[in-house]
Amino acid sequence: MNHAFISQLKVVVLAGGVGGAKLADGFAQLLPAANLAVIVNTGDDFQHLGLTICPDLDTVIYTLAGLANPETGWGRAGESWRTMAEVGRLAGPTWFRLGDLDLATHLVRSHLLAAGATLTEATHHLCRHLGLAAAVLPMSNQPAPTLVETGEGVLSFQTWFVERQWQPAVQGIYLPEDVRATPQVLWALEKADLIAIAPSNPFVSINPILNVYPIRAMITDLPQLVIAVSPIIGGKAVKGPAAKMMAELGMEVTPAAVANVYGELIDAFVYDEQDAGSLDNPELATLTTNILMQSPADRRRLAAQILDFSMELIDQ
Ligand code: FO1
Repeated sequence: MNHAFISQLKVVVLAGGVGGAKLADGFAQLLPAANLAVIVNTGDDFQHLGLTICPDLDTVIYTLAGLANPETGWGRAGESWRTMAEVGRLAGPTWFRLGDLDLATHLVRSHLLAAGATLTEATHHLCRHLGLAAAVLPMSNQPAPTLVETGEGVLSFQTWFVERQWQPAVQGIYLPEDVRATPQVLWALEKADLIAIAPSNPFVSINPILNVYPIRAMITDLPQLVIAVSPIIGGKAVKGPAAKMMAELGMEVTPAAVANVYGELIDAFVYDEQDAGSLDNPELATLTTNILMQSPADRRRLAAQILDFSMELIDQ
């Protein structure tokens, strides 16, 4: 890998939950912090117990800070649950599990927001105090709730994802109309050499980001390279509802179908060697490799392969 050139690349990662956080961490291991920005989905955010909860932002922050709970993919490692247990004793809501350490994040974020800080400022505050230097950017400072249309009616995201364990079949996803990107997001996109669409759920993690004005148009019109990584391996999602949703939305559960969701937006696509040969779109540059990230070394390797792949494509 040509370190000299690589460390000059300005990379923006579009990320949702676990897969996005892991790829962002892979880039964070390789790039100077000033050259990495992670634009994070906030469509899963909601108010709960009087707190503003931002699951995808927290998964990215905790993963980059090495604090993430590796089993659940959300919340903190080494967590305790005394407060949640007491909430239960007091007949408060316990369906959405908030650990004692994780609660501190929600309390401080909610405190800052109540004092007039933007979500971007509150996120920057948390990152700074957790020792993170890379830019973790909410896609918007406005609420942008994702709604899920199911056979049981339209559900808020966390009701569908957690309370109903994403079992109600998905008929559609409703994204808000009038949500605008933050100045920091626009700046990061303007300066980017490479935009990496992480192996996140295309429908409820990536599309909500692209839906924020004018992110989709900027990515379409600006000259930077756009590379997406498949969240589907061997007909299954690595984690979460992506495969089930694709089937319910009438799609094949394949990397090719994911590439098709992104369509003209992407210049290149990275998918797993298990699915090698399953994508025959001459318009699309492709890289097949082992895209499963089961360790920090896997994250770093995949990010390095994407950077090398980008260099080849940029040179053309
Ligand atoms: N997901 C669950 O399935 N059950 C939970 O109790 C739960 C709690 C939770 C607390 C904080 C947080 O940041 C995320 C949490 N999640 C939980 C995951 C969350 O619903 C998802 O991470 C995203 O919304 C989808 O990626």
